Amino acid sequence: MEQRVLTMMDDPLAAARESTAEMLQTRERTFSLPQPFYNDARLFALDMQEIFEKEWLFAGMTCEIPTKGNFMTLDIGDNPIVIVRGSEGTIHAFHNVCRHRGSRLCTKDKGKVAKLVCPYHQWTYELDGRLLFAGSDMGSDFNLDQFGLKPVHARTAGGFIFINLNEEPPAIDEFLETLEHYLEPYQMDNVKVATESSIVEQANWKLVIENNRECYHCNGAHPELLNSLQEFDDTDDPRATPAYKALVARKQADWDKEQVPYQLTRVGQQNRLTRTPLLDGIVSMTMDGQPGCKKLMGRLKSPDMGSLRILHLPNSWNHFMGDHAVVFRVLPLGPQQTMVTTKWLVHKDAEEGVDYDPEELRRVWDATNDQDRQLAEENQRGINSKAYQPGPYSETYEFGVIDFVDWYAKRMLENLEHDAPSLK
Ligand code: 3BY
Ligand code: FES
Ligand code: FE
Repeated sequence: MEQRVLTMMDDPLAAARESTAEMLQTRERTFSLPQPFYNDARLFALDMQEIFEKEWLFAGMTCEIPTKGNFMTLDIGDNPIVIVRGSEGTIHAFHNVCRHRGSRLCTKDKGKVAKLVCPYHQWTYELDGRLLFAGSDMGSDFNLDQFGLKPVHARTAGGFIFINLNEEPPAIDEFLETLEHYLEPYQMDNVKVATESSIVEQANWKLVIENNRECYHCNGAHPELLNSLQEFDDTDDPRATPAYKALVARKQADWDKEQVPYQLTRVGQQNRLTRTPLLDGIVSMTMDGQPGCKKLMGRLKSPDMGSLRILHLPNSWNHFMGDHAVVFRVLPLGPQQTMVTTKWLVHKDAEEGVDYDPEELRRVWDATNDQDRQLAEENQRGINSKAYQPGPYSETYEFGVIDFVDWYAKRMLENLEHDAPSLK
């Protein structure tokens, strides 16, 4: 039977849609959001339906599923997803849900298989999702072709895998081309994950992103990170000093010689790429600011590449340096719970214990992530109070947060109105 389209009458979230649209239409643009956006279960359900099930999401890196049969799994809210490398290197994504009685199909985070076999009654799928075998007698008119895995859109560029759970995803080509261009010097087919972490923060996913979009908190919170990071990343930042601008000009001349892109580029409101210098004399986000991996990435000749910062809303920020890269993925778990996964990438030929020590490599961002977790959790606790009311962002220090909330509010409204035109 065809799935019925929800109307306002039978949508259990109808009232929440209406009040959410109204709060977005009347919000103060440079103020934090009203409380329900950060702690309400219905609003969380709408965030999942209207943002996480409709936007392109960063899922993982192609190097994590290097050969045919390698797979990885992740959950987008209640939706288990499996991403698998098929024949000829193609990357497929599917709902990780068996077409027999709906069991989750792949139960491990990562692995390698010849076929996708359901643990419940062993229905067996090809790596491209076709059902090959349905064990017991399913009757003479049973047609395997009708029970393939449900596909999820997947696109790759510069070693990144993005997925989209919507039937008709928004355009992403321009961003992928831009990403490919910025990552060309890193030869992303030649990287591996040196080490990774997943932490769960007791905070709404938007608080995690808001925290990442400003460095207003860095001075008070991030001693390890500030051994390398500049507090602003844009020469048009109102705080940029003449000394910073001179450093940028000097580094850009070096980067021109290495033929690596550095210009600030935005693709829509949700993607931002820019290479900016670290502190003068510092080449990497390590405790001493020196390379954490002796073998440089890709075709790079100098470790002094600053940081190529890549933002992709709603769920990723990244730092690419000369010797290693750090990629971040944010996945909401509940109204006040978010998983942040961090992966440290190095050249695939770099040898652990010889070229890099994973414990050293991860020190700065392990510390920083934990500090940011505490900040986001305290932010959540205060917001849950009856005393909370939206407060003003600084247009100088927190323009990145304003940009994020603007993007979020716009997409949320557009997507809500698309589903229920009567909300306009
Ligand atoms: O470096 C980052 O990814 C962000 C940007 C500013 C503060 N924060 C740690
Ligand atoms: Fe998968 Fe039965 S639920 S084989
Ligand atoms: Fe921080």
